[in-house]
Amino acid sequence: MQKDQALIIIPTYNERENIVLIIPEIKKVLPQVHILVVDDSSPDGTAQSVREMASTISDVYLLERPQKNGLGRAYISGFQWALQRSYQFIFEMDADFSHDPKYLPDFLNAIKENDLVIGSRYISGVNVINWPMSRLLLSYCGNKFASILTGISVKDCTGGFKCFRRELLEKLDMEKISSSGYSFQVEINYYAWKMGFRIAEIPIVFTDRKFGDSKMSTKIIREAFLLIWKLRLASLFKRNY
Ligand SMILES: Nc1nc2c(ncn2[C@@H]2O[C@H](COP(=O)(O)OP(=O)(O)OP(=O)(O)O)[C@@H](O)[C@H]2O)c(=O)[nH]1
Ligand SMILES: [Mg+2]
Repeated sequence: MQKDQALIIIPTYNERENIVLIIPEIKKVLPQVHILVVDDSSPDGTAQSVREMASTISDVYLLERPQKNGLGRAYISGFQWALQRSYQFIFEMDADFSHDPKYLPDFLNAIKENDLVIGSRYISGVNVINWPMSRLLLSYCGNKFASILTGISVKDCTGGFKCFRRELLEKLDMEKISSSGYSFQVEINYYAWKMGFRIAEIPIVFTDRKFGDSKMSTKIIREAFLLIWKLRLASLFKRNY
């Protein structure tokens, strides 16, 4: 494996239509990158499609989990898989083309001087395409709320297009991460910031998915809301995070 090898982790649940398109797109932009799909036994056969692609495209891997268990747990399995191997830069990326592969080189450039690079929708105004106003307001206000309460100076705390330096993930106590949905992103940013790692945001334009269904639910929103209060209270009482 190359010294500065990068891995892109893509969690999937019913993303067959998207995954067969996004893997070749990623390889077009970064031919050397390795890709790990973490699939929660999607009923639509996502895993089978990935297996077929892995037999023709180099360095495409599949990690299968027995049941749908949330984005956070899927990423943690992926991080552990990456740390068991010698990857230096580890990406989070959605399967549904909301995260355009064209930005991948920008992340690799920014990670040279940082430990965590976050693709941000809210650096200069709002760069989101095709979201209904209600979803945009939820995301934008959720982000404002998270940054005010936790004190973290990240403009897009809930975004899931990210690149970690290996050392950050090695230091992260994965057992401590409680979130399963989107708040996983807030939680991991918060711990990285508390541990003093260098965090940078780069601008991205986010486009809503064309194929497949959203997994957003009120349960995920409730979990995010509760997590932010939990982090706030923990920092008030100077708990160890
Ligand atoms: N393995 C696994 N992947 C998941 C799970 N929930 C979501 N994902 C994947 O995580 C990525 C991000 O979640 P999305 O489903 O795109 O989020 P969303 O709710 O669809 O939001 P929109 O795409 O904006 O509608 C996608 O690639 C999903 O397939 C899960 O429980 N397990
Ligand atoms: Mg999505």
